[in-house]
Amino acid sequence: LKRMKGLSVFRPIVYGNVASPLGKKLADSNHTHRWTVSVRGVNNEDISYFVKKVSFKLHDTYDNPNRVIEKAPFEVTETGWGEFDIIIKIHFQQASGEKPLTLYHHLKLHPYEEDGTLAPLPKQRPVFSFNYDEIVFNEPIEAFYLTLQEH
Ligand code: SLL
Repeated sequence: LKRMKGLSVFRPIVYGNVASPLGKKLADSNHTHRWTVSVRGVNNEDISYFVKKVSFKLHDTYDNPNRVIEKAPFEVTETGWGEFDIIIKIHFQQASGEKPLTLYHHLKLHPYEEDGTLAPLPKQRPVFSFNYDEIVFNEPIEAFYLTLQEH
């Protein structure tokens, strides 16, 4: 397999979560928030041409904590009460020959006020916690390089 010697190509991604408090009718002590963790392209670009699947390892308090998402959008929506670290593993398309990439995201549910205190639940606003990153493919396999260039 021919590699593109001396070349590296990067693709931007955005990963993280949104969360909203559940209204009184839906909330109970185990489920105070609804949240979605996702891996996306910038401006919602479809990243499927280089990403084959993404697994999200949730806290063990969840049923089937290892969630494997095989197609875009690469995201998991759940309800819960607590914040924890999510292990995100990005698997690249087979033709890339690349190993999976592991990222960590701290699920954020609670909006802290400017004075550092936590607003009471019914007053909480939606929370957004996203990171921008660039995935670098060093000396990619030629066929994969061509796929990257087509997008
Ligand atoms: C904490 N270290 O104590 C964290 C753990 C776990 C949150 C948070 C499960 C809800 C469900 C859930 O929200 N777990 O099982 O549906 O803050």
